[in-house]
Amino acid sequence: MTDFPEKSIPGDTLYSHSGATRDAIYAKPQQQVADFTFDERVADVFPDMINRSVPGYASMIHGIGRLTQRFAQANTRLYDLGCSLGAATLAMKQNNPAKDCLIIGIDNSKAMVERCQNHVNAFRGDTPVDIRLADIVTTEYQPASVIVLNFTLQFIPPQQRENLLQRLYHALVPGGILILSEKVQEPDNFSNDLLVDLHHEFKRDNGYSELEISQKRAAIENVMRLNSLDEHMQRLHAVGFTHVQNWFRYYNFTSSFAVK
Ligand code: GEK
Repeated sequence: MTDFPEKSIPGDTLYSHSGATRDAIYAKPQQQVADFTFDERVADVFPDMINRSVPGYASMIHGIGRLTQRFAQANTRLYDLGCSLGAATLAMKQNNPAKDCLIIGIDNSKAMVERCQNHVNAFRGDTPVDIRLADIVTTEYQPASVIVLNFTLQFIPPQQRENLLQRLYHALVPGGILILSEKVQEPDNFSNDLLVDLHHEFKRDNGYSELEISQKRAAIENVMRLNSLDEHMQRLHAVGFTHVQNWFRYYNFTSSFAVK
């Protein structure tokens, strides 16, 4: 018997999980649930994991492609920070109309980076792509027109977030765009509990068991520190962005843009 649902997630075209290795990392009871890390086991099942866990993921990747199409400028870098297997990198590669750009994907997980370059090479696109193993907090950034943080800032220690965003703001050329997708935690407890509950229901609908949901939650709670959407908006304004706008939300999963 399989608990994998027949239905597919709306908009799930660019980064399809059909045929991807199924995530069963938390399917068996664990005596002690270790902190979540982006290791080989996670990298192997990542497309399935993220599609079944993040409401609206495919739509956000699609939007990243569309925003790249509008905001990429010739002779600049396009960064995908915390690129994992390169879904956003690929959306940029497939939609970048600007000449003489370089797309740089950065991740500090060796398992992800090893798989990402091959994954991205397998798709056509005119813009060269360079995947690097590095920490996005200590990376030196060159002039960029598009910078993507698609569910990565939530893994950066909270006290380092403003400084990182400040440096990204400085790297952006005028008219450049930062795209920030984050899982958020809202200050109103009733609303937040409801959003968390709806998200767990989304995971159940996508075939995760109660055990998988609760063990994953325990694994991730020490490594992923969430802000509210308001805190993100305020921080983006504080580092200097002129136009700050949330453009996507599905339960507690959001994507916003900030234009310099
Ligand atoms: C996607 N953007 O599919 N430096 C570099 N990478 C980091 C750091 C750091 N300091 N901290 C975490 N990462 C992707 C999904 S996943 C989100 C991003 C998730 C990396 C980490 O190794 C992982 O690959 C990624 O950020 C976060 O659109 O799994 O919820």
